[in-house]
Amino acid sequence: MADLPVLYSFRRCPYAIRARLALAAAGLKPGRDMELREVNLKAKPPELLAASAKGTVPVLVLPADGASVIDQSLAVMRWALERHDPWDLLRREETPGVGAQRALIEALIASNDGPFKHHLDRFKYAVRYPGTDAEGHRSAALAILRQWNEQLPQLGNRTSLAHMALLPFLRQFRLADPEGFDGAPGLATLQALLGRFLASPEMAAVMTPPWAPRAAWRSPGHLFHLALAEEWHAARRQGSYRRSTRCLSLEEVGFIHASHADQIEATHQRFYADAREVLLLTIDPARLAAVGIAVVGEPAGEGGELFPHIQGVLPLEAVLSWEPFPR
Ligand SMILES: N[C@@H](CCC(=O)N[C@@H](CS)C(=O)NCC(=O)O)C(=O)O
Repeated sequence: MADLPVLYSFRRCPYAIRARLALAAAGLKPGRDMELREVNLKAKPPELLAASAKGTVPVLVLPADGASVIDQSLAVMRWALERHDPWDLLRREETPGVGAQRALIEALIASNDGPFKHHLDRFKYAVRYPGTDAEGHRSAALAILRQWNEQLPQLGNRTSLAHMALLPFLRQFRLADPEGFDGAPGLATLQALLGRFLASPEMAAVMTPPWAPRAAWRSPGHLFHLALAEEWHAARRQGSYRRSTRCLSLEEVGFIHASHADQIEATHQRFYADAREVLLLTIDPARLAAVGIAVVGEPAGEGGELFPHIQGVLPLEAVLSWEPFPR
C-alpha cells in the first residue's frame, strides 16, 4: 500500500465521519484506494503528528502528490467530491437557484462548525467546562437547530455537502439526550432527516470495517509491552513499572522486554497465551529518550530477531495508553 493515500481517522469523531462519508460517496474504498489508519487519540501515531502537528483527525496524506497533507475535514470532503461527485453534493450542476443553494450550504456549515459545535461541546461535555451552564448551551443549540429545520429543506430532497457535514454533529447532539432531542418541539423535519440518516446504508458503511476498524492502527514508531493487568495497576499506584516480562523483574533481567508493532502477537503467543488478564501498553520512545532511558535492539529467541529492550525503569508518563490484549 506504499503509494496509496493514507487516511487517519477515528470511528466516532464527527469530523472524521463526515470525511469518510464524502470519500465513500466519491467511490473510494479503504484497502483499494487508500490505507485507513484508525487512531487511538490517547496514543497518536508519530506519523500522524509528523504529517500534521495539530494532531486532529481526519488527516489525509497524499504520497503521490509530494506527500501533501489535507488536515481539515471539509477540505478532505471537497478533495474527494472534486474527483467524483455522483450525487452532485457540491451542487456544481448549473440548475435554476443553485447559486442560492451553494450559499446556503456554506452558511449551514459555518453555523455548524462555529456556534453549534461551541454549544454542543458545552452541553455534551459539560464536565470539561467547569462552571458552564449546560442547559443554557442546550437551549442555544436548539435555537440553531430550529433554524436548520427551516433551512435544510431549501436544499431540496437531494443530499448535499451540508447534510453530510452537519448530520454527524446532530447525531452527537442527539446521543447526549436522545429523548430530549426526539421530543423537542419545532424540529420535525430535522428529527425525520436524522432518523433517515442514521438508518442509511451510507452511514452504516462508514461506521463499520473497512471504514471504521475496531482496532487502532499500531505505529512502527511506538513500542509495545505486554503486562499482567494486576502488575500494571500496581505500578500505577506505586509510580513506576519495573517488570521485565512475565514472572521476571527489571532487577533480575537488567532491562524491560518490549515489542515492535509486528512482534506483539508472537510475543503474546509465546509467553502470555495462558495468562488471564493481559494488557498491551503503547509506549512513546520519544518520552523515554526525554528522560534519558535508552532502547537497544537486541537479538532474542532462536531466530535472533531483534527486539527493543528498555534500559531502565518504565516511567508512567511514557505509556500513552493500555488496552486488554487480545481485544
Ligand atoms: N477542524 C478540524 C477539527 C477536527 C477535530 O477536532 N477532531 C477531533 C476528534 S473529533 C480531534 O482529533 N481531537 C484531537 C484530540 O482529541 O486529541 C477538522 O475539521 O478536521
